[in-house]
Amino acid sequence: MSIESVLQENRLFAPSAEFAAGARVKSLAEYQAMCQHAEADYEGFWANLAREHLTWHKPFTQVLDQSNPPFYKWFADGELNVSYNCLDRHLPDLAHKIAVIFESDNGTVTKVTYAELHRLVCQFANGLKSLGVTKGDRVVVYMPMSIEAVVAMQACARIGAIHSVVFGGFSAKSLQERIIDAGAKIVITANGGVRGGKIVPLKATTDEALALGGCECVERVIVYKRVVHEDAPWTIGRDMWWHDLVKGKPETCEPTWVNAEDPLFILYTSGSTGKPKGVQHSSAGYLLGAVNTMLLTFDYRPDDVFWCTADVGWITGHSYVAYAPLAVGATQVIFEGIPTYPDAGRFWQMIERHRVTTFYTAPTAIRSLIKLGSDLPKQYNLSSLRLLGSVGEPINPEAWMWYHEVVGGGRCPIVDTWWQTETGSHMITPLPAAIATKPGSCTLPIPGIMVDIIDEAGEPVEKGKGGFLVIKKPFPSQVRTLWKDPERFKKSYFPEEYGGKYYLAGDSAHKDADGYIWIMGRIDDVLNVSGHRLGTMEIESALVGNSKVAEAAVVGRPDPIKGEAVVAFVVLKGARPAGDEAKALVAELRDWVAKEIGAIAKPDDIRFGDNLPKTRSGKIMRRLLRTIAKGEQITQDISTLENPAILQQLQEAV
Ligand code: 6R9
Repeated sequence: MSIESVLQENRLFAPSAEFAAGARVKSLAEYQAMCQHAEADYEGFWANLAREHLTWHKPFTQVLDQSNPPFYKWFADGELNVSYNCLDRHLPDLAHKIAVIFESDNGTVTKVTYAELHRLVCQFANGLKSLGVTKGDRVVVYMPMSIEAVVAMQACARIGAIHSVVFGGFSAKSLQERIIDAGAKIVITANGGVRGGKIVPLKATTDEALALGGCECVERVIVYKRVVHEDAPWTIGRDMWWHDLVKGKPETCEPTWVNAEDPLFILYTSGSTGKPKGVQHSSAGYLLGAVNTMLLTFDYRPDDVFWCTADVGWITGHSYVAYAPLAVGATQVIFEGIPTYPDAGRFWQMIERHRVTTFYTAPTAIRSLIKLGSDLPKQYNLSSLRLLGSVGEPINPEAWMWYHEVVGGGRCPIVDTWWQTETGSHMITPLPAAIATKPGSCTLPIPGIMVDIIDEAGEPVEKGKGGFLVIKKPFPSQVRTLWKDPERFKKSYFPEEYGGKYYLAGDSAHKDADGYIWIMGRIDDVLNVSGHRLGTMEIESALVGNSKVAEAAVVGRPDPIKGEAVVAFVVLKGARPAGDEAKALVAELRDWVAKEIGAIAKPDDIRFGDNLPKTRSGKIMRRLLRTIAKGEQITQDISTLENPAILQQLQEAV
């Protein structure tokens, strides 16, 4: 049985000659030459990049060590420091260049130069040292979006401590689990975060997490004073203000040189089952992936103003806020707040205000902003933009077209970047001046990333057929292991069923006639309807293509006759309908999908809601939708759900 891909998208957008003229990789031929080089001399290709893009304390002589698969090592006898690569090496030339433009929730702007950021990182690193933090110690960072969050991460890197950033929206229970699993010595937090005019009580939640027990490993809690009032009790001997810790500390701090393979950080991410996985990244290979893609995907230019809207609590915020922009010496925007406060024009207003050239955000944000104010971008001057990016989930062609036309003025290429927490940096994405884009496709791999699509037997599938997305060769920014769980690492990513050879991404995909890759969704989101496999994303895309629909999520429901039935949860652009109006709309949308894809994809059941259940990072929680689709009671953990009230609404059948 084959995975069928039924969505057709034929529009092609070639980069303009003007854009290509100033770009790093100017043409498809240049891109292909890079790929051929990687094919012909894989290790030489990556070794060149590692020498060109990273500054080494001790040069490496080994490139890829495959002696103990799948525990691969890169540049293993080299030594460097990540913070040195992000700060010190720019100081001769860029000391006075703005590194970070921070905009707070209420619009206050703070700018720091590279010299200032270097001083902040050194002082805080000296503070951590004074508390006895040394190389290999784990430090949990539970911070709001702020310059200090980046300082905390960079300071850990500077002294070889391993950070584990926990997203500020996570609950006390999730924080406690992560603290225990990592065995953290220090927790860095703030007395509050500010988002959409409301205070997020991070210190109080930290106290609660530690009070849940089992966190004896934690010696100190460092508290950055973000809001004026103290909103949590103080534990003397454990709690310490950030400003007191750095007071009088030296303004320079000799970096601790680490081995290329020493862990830079752990970041927990959801697996297919309960317990989150502690994805462990290396120092050199990870940084190389970040720098290389900053240059290739974002075609970084020295006068750019780069803005990645992701929170540092997610991998996107690690790679494209805390590391890559600094490693190339860029000016970047960091935003504390949310896209809809004080109104849905906030992103566009900030792009105008800071003259942003490169804007990188998630489809879910784009879709919600379309819903709240399709015309709002036109009220702002967005002419500084030259490149747009998308990440985190498939972007449906309708949202892509709106992003392209309304935000990008038809002039900016869109890089739809496919990658994962585990890959550390972009894997499949157009290089903006070299690869013509198709709305909804992440196009082709980064040179040196060997992607394929295979079937259950591990054989490559033919073009047009869906299969499992794999990466065939180890690459520098790849996850090294799962923290304290090497067995789970092997089972999750190199399962025996697929021969254990390739990195299994967990996504299904297909290649079109041009070899472009289309992500169809997670493997577990592929439905089997009457012997046909359908990507849920394709049905969603069809639904969203209807002018009345703002957002849709599709899941399967066991069906005695068809195997699986299609259940669609739909958010409309207008009000949520009821009664006969709802029934009429259900009929209309079913016919619409039948027309767009074919009768096999027609949803059996359509439910309307004001929103969809989402994690705080904006990912739709499909496992909850599957439970609702089956008409069962929700017994799963919903602590990471942003909007629990939505569940009841979605349980009501039309
Ligand atoms: C970076 C990030 C990874 C999963 C991945 C895939 C989905 C990410 C995508 C995309 C289609 C894209 N995903 N980018 N799907 N097109 N451009 O999001 O990491 O949070 O680990 O999620 O997200 O399903 O497997 P992470």
